[in-house]
Amino acid sequence: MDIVVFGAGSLGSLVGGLLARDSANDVTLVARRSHVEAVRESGLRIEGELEARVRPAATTDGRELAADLAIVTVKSADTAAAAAALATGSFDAVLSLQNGMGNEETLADALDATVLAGTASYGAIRREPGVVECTGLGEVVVGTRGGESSLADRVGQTFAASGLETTVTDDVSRRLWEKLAVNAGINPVTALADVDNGAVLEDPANAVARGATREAARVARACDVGLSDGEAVATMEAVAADTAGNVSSMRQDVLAGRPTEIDAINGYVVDRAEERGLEAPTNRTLAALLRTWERENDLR
Ligand code: KPL
Repeated sequence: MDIVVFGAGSLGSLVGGLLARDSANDVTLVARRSHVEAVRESGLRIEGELEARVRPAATTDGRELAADLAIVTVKSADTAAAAAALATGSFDAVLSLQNGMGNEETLADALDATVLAGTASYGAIRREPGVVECTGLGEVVVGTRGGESSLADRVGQTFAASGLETTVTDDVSRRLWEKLAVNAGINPVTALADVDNGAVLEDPANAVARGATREAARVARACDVGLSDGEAVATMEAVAADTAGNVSSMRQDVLAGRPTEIDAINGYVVDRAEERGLEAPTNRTLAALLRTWERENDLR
């Protein structure tokens, strides 16, 4: 399969690199200049829980590309810009593997291609240009947003054939809310406390993370998604255990002085709660703290 990974930072480089291990795939990474130069010169090195050295193509210019599949892994704040660039090219399917909600709608509004929704729970950190570390094994979930399941099946088979743990689902809303509930618990707590994911398994961080995850599950149910508090908390704790040594993406953003995805994660939970007359005090507090940090650092 011809595959473009748009926004090859940590997760995008890991997923793109793993797909490039299969000679049946032609992978192009769209990434920042320093990463592109390193990949062009010496290839992409995957270290940690999975190891490989692959030679995907790499470019900084995401316009006018053509492929069977574009995988979007940019931060949710950059989805509209990614959609505008992808709209100048041609793709059969576009798969969002991003944190937060609403990314697929933004992509579908701008693109002719079939947009698939997905989640990825692999832990990844870009150690230096050209090098990505897999810090936790996880799973990719691919699903349709209504119809077109044959494309989702084909994408799922391609991922599985490259050795990625993959599930194809026709209940992707539930999986997206479950991932949101996981991120709502782990990401802000690890970013604010400056700790690895595994630290949310211990109090007092555990109580805060559980509170945020439970609130997200309650809001999911108010949005007609069948996700119980118990299931959401169990999944959050399983992901924290599986990625115990991982630096969450929000903590990576804070450490690098970049804007975080707080609006698309805890902010999204608070907004949907408000619309339905619910309270989400833990998510509200976590969002307020991260937004304060962003303001103090001139990031909003
Ligand atoms: O999705 C993640 C993230 O860091 O954004 C988890 C699953 C928490 C892994 O770190």
